[in-house]
Amino acid sequence: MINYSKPLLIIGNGARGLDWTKFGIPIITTRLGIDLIESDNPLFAGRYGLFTDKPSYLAVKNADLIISVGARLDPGFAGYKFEDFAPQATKWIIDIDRKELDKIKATKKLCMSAKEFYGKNKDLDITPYTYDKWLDQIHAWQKKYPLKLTGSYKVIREISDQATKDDVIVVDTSSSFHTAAQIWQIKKGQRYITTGGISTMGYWPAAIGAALASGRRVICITGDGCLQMNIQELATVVKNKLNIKIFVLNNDGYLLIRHTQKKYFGRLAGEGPKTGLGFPNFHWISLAYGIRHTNSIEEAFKGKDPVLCEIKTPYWEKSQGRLDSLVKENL
Ligand SMILES: Cc1ncc(C[n+]2csc(CCOP(=O)(O)OP(=O)(O)O)c2C)c(N)n1
Ligand SMILES: [Mg+2]
Repeated sequence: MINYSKPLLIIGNGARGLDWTKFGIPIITTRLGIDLIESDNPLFAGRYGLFTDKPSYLAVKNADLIISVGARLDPGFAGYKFEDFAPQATKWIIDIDRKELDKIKATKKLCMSAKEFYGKNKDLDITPYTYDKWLDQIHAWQKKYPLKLTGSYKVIREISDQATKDDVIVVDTSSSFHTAAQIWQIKKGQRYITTGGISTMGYWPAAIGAALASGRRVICITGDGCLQMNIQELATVVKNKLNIKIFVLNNDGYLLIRHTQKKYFGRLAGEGPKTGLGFPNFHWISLAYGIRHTNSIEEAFKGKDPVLCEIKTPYWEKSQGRLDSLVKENL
């Protein structure tokens, strides 16, 4: 039995293909591990990252043991100050990549695959155990601090509610990368693919590969800026009659860049129509490529044809759950 009362299991892409609920330990996922546990599983403790939410933040902050498997705990996940990450916890890191292990401070580092670790849990003294009080506390935080369903949070939550367990979800970078990671409710069976550490705008045509490889419907979430990069791939989607529902969150430019410029530089440049950035009319673009255009999520989900669903979101939308703000809040 583990001698800890507030353990957390952190799983990333390297932990794929195994059922981590068998340990009975509350689970936090990375961005690339979002689909490793469904959102309504009682052991789901949240998703951590530069944008997270209060319940996940509090779980990590108060944990006394962190067991991280197949996640490299990079700054995009753990924050830019590693000493603020799970400050009270003993840290066990399991990673097959020695170079990644060398980068971080931990109590115990095990250089092995997730599969090997999974099979070794008896030697490592990890046995399933019900952490009633700790889990109750996490559930209480989840109830007390829900994300506000406004702007793109509301939009993505609605898309998520209408998605089925058989869908593959592909998410581009920028604000929707964070918002979807925060608000998407994973149903068991869904595959969730996103750009991860490289964070390249124009990742959205990964939806084409996902559709062709899986034969499943693909829900693709992107921004007006990200769509522009690789917009030519709309032709591939149409030509191959792929069942891809593309949701474009249109906030008139580069929202994340806009916020960064305001915060650090005090003036805006090249982030929207008034500062030199122009986008085409996406309805006309849809007509030109021959893809169905709609502004309704419900309409988008009708039929098996490709769709470009354009939804307006606020120009100055504020992201929720910024990790650096939560650290300052001293919760
Ligand atoms: C290829 C590439 N160029 C530039 C960037 C820097 N960048 C990150 S987010 C972003 C703006 C994205 O705009 P949009 O898709 O409209 O998303 P929003 O933040 O507005 O929701 C830029 C320019 C990047 N990540 N990748
Ligand atoms: Mg935008």
